[in-house]
Amino acid sequence: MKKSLILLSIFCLITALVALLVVGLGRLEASHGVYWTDIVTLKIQRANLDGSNVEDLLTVGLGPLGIDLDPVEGKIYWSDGGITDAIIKRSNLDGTGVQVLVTGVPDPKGIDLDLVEGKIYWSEQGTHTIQRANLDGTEVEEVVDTGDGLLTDIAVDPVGEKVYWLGNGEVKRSNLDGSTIEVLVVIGTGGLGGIDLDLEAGKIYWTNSGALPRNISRANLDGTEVEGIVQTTSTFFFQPHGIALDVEGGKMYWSDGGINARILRSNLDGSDVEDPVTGLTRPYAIAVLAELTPEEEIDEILEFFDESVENETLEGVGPGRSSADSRLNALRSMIEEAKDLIEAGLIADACEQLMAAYKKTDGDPIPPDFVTGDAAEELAELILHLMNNLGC
Ligand SMILES: [Ca+2]
Repeated sequence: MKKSLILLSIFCLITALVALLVVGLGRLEASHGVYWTDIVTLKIQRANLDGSNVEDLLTVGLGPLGIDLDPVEGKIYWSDGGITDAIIKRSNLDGTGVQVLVTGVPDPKGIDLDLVEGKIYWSEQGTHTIQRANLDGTEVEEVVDTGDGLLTDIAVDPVGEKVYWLGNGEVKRSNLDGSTIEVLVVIGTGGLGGIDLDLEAGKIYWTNSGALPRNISRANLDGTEVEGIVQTTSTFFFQPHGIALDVEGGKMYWSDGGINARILRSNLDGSDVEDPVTGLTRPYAIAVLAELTPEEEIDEILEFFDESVENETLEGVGPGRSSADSRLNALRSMIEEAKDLIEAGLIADACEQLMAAYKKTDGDPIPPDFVTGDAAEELAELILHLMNNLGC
């Protein structure tokens, strides 16, 4: 009797500890993961990258078709609705704060964000065009008249100033002013495919859910060196729709809307296929957020700073004890100031502040560092990574 009570107490204690751990981790893992739309259940859902913690974020209108994410502002953008009066919307990454951005969009399909110029791009099957607007939905303008009756997903290359799309069973691109439409790859029969770009390696990835054998393929940005990387001969067991690349993590994610509806992922060359999320209805467009958001990242930096001061791997440098301490505190204040600027959306100012903080811990004597110790170099690297994430 006594023994079972002790066992029960131990069990309760372990349960409480596990719950605490899950809550603690949940704070940082809340936003990064894989996000997708389902065109039958009319939901937007997400899961962690390993497939755990599948959540319903939103229930939407007549079929959410395109989805993309803004990790800087922490937003989901999607196209939602019917043939004549569809809309482009956004919400926070947890599904709260839904805003209507653009109305009266004829049959929208893919959505892609250009966070360099601050634009939403979408394809309209109804008008055969690709359109864009500011992230707040203002200044709607036509980018290209594709002339494609079957126009599906799009992907923007803001650096090369091109837009890529799947139209009438072909992979095509044009300049962002709509000029010079090029047919890059002929797939065959059109399907409800998705497209994404790996701009580091200079590759286009697309899914072919129309012509048999259905597959996922890639090619160079100019359409050369086409290779099928995930193949099947089955007619209906495999229906790849959306595709999203995590280039840094070396993974691609795609939705399979076939009988065994699920989210899959593999390495970028198609090896090591896994299905982290199964038992879905008809997943369609997909987006992946592999990095921490800048807000999460700067919280991590402050946490790292405090831990390093606590365990004495980071300390101030100065002519005397009090001067060293005040420099240590000054550097922390600079990082906190950058956090406030990020939260206020003042990214250019945040970049300037982070660069100033970086120079106080970079090991270069000019200007003099405010900190020293084993953690100083890692602190500098964390600040640089965040600047990269912000697009500084
Ligand atoms: Ca320095």
